[in-house]
Amino acid sequence: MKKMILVLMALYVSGAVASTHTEIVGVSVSNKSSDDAFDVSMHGFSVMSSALHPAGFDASDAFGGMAGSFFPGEVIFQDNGVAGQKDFLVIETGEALAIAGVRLSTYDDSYNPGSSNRGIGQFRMLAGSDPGSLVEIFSTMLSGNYKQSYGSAGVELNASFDKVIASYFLFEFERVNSTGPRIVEIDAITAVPEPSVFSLFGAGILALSIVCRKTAKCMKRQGCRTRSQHSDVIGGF
Ligand SMILES: [Ca+2]
Repeated sequence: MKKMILVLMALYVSGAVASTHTEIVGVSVSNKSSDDAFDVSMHGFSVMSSALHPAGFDASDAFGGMAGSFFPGEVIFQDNGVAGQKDFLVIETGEALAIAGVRLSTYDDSYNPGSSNRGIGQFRMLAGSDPGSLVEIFSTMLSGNYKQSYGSAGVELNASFDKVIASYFLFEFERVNSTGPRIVEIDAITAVPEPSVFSLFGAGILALSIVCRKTAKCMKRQGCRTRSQHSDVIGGF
């Protein structure tokens, strides 16, 4: 019985250990979608951003929107900055979301040979239930000039991590040169619901009933007369 409790505790604790995995692949067409949890159509959804390109972009276009008057469906941050400058998008989702990953779709100007304009050198996400106390969920580097690095000016970055429950998400983009990064879409990968505490209890009770059944059979077969004799027979479990 002690062994069983220790195993269950170990499984519970292992689920709480943070881990992050990111992958970047070149794609010929950047993704747009409206069927994920980071979507402008969600009740209570709002978005804030650092300064955008004045030509007419709308920050909601990074989350399924098509509201911009210039290249609708894309977001471009303001030019005339410096390499290493950090631009951001912050969303409030109305209700707390449980997510286990994000997908960033973007492209730089490397379809023009030699250009790294509109590229991102580092992508970070922070999250929390209060906009004043967000914590970093992951941070990952990208290589400038996507065409050279990933085989395509368009890239898709997939980040997966242990489940995060939050209603504020901040996405930070570090630019590679003076030009503003371009964002096509940020999608949420929704967390798969975990077994509830009651399900775990159910599994525990099932395991116990199996042990008890084995005990009864064993005592019948072995002619065990006491609990201590039974423990010796099945190894003291
Ligand atoms: Ca989307």
